Amino acid sequence: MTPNLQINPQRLWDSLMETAKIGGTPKGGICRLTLTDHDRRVRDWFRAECETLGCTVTVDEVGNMFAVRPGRRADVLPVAMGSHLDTQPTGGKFDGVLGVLGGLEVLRTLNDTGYETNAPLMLVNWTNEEGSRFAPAMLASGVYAGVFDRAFADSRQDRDGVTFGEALEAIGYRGEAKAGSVKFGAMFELHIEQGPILEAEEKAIGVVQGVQGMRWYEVNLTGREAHTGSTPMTLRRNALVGAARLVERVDRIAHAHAPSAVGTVGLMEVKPNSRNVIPGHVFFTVDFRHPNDAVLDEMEKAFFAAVEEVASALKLESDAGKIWESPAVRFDADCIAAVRSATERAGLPARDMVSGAGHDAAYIARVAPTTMIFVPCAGGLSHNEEESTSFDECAAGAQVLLGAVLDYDRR
Ligand code: HGY
Ligand code: MN
Ligand code: MN
Ligand code: MN
Repeated sequence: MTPNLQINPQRLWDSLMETAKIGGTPKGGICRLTLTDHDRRVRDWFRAECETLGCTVTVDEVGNMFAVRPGRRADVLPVAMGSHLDTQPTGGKFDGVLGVLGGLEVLRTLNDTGYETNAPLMLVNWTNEEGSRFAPAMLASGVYAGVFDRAFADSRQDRDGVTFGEALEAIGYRGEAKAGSVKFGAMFELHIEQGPILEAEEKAIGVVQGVQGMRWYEVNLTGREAHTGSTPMTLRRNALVGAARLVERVDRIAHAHAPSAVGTVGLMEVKPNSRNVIPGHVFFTVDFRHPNDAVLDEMEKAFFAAVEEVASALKLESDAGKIWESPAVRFDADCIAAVRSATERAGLPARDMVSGAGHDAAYIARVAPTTMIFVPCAGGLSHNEEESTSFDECAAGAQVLLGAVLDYDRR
């Protein structure tokens, strides 16, 4: 019988609020972009807390951090928990952080009680999950899983031309361990849902079955800069008009595959961005997602056709390409069963669901049995400084994480 250990909700909440100050914003969110000094500070905090618990901390060559708490048997692969400590520029206090600090609370609880697990336990902080500063998202868990190689990751540039490799070394987190060399037997990722379903259905836990497919595109439209006052409308080649039409087409393509499809233009750069010059160049990004990869193929085909059509109608040059895709993922049945039994033991209302957002677990599922545990967030709001998850919801998630990891450890 799995022991009935209880996490310390206040201690978890205090750590969430303490780390939220690192990169904290006036509106109560966090701006802690990956591989910045704020990221270094929270990494240092994380390493110190794990070492205080007697864990050994290993860092790999793309900055992933692995803290290990010994178990009875050193010959058994660790059971891992993990998520990310980097945030969006206008991120909230819980996206990613809850998964790492929830795992830390599990380790603290086991140390409080002196409980010895069969397998070692591991807690992971994955580098650059957000993909906001360095695209694509889940970059370092992708290197760990063999989706990308280290050279690709190192070469990724932010909008100021700084590379991932330079930034990683600047904060002192280029570790010795080869990516993928630090092994574990399974991974559980606790995360806020970042959507409205659990709150709307008054469920405390999402028993996550998988992650939907995701694709990112980059588009360059080139027209001609010219005077806004003296250039007749019929002689213009306005790149921003083309971009505006394609923003609307992305929206229309997603609506055409409702209710599951989503499509977003999130980043746009207009040149020369001067109020009395006709925009000659626009760069923008597209994010498409859907649980079914075949539908993503249809959305992609429709989008590329729209780029051709709009560019020719406006006499623009266009260059559109896919820069990243993460196919739809199904999680491991044994891991899901451990989450379900822990949820039932905690007496929490739950529902099965697929993740709309991307997570490191989507890549880790390729190399180890993996699953996720969701808790609600107010209004389903995330990637927003007002993101909020309650004291009790965080506690429930960490309690289920503890129960699931102990169940899995005793299988
Ligand atoms: O894009 C995502 O879904 C993740 O939050 N990086
Ligand atoms: Mn996240
Ligand atoms: Mn996120
Ligand atoms: Mn994510």
